[in-house]
Amino acid sequence: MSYFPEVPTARYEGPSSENPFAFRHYNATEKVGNKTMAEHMRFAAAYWHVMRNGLSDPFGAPTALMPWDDGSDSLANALKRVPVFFEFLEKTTIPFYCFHDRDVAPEGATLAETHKNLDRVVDTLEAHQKATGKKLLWGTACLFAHPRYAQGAATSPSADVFSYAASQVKHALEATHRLGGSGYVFWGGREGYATLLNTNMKRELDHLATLLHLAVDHAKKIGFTGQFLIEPKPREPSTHQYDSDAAACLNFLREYGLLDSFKLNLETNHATLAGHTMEHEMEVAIAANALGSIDANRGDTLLGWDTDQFPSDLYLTTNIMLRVLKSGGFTTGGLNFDAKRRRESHEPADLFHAHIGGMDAFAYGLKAAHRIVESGKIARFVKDRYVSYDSGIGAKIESRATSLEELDKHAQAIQPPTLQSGRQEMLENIFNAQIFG
Ligand code: XLS
Ligand code: NI
Ligand code: NI
Repeated sequence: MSYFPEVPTARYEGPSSENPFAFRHYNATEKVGNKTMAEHMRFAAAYWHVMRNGLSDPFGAPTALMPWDDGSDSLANALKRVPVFFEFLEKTTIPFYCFHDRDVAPEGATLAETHKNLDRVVDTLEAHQKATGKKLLWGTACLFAHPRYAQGAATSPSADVFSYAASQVKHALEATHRLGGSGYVFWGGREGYATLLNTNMKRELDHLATLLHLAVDHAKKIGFTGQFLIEPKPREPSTHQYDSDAAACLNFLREYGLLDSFKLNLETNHATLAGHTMEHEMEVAIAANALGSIDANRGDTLLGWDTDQFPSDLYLTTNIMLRVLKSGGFTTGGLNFDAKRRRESHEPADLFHAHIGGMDAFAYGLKAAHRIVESGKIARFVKDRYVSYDSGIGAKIESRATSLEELDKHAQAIQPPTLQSGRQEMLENIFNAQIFG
């Protein structure tokens, strides 16, 4: 039984292929440097977008055609979605996936029944993983959709809501562990506030840190050794979210003694909502040795919200892969397509065009990034730009072996400093030359 009879399994056919379901650049087994493309990228599909996103927008109803789905929130319907998703993974050749507990299994009449539903679907996911060799990149708990989380989950003013969130995290973590997940993500869409008039920020931050600590403790108890990740986003749905950007997350983790247990899961559209570029966020994470994983998408500069579009911009994918290479490559992380089709692209085939295009854009970006690294021109320029810190007074500054007195004396003894050109345009030309191929 096929759910996508019109779609063939995607294969690499090279840049001149006219086949809309073929890869032009992504060739899983081709080596770039010392790793294959598949190893570099570790692509993942998001269960919530592929299976659960009806493509509604703030002004309009869902449009997506999902002939396999009866539209109900039943356990039976949830179980029926699993083979559809795995056929999708097989035909796109995407090796990993990510899910929220509530994407895969519905709430029951009681919390106990909710957990039972999850266990039942996890049995099926586990069987499909075994049969296909597909793997779980990360799992997470949906702590933002249900009305009980309207005022926060870990940061809710209600300790009972906190307990519900904790209960969900316990079971989602156990499910992730059972499925051999490489990571576990916290994204706090409701962990923030709408107005300070009703908010005790300090207590809320303390509570959020407590939930993360409890999760780390529980992971130890059950033997889950995957990577914990926190995913920054400045706003939406909350007006202000505490995990606003990479720097804010790192500060929060450091302040609460969580930096050893967590890395960051960075998402392009969240970076741009925070007023940053993705490469800025990645550099911040890399500097703290905290780049964990990536939610691969992009925003639309003409729209103000998280449009979660598929990454088709070659500059973006090149910049991302350049930083992935710079950080030494993914270990537990990967490139998760936290991306959805446009509301107008409502047919099942569009799911394939979207992911195949995203994979090709990243493959191209990887090759361009590798050429940039190999040529060494940009890295050499940057290295030379700081050469004054490699010896003399600069080396003393870097090793903090100096004082304001000594620097005062040094500054007064030298000729007034002159600067060399930053050569931005020349560097952009060098970057472009590698994008051109
Ligand atoms: C929403 C987030 C979400 C997380 C997982 O904006 O990107 O999808 O990745 O909860
Ligand atoms: Ni995300
Ligand atoms: Ni997002």
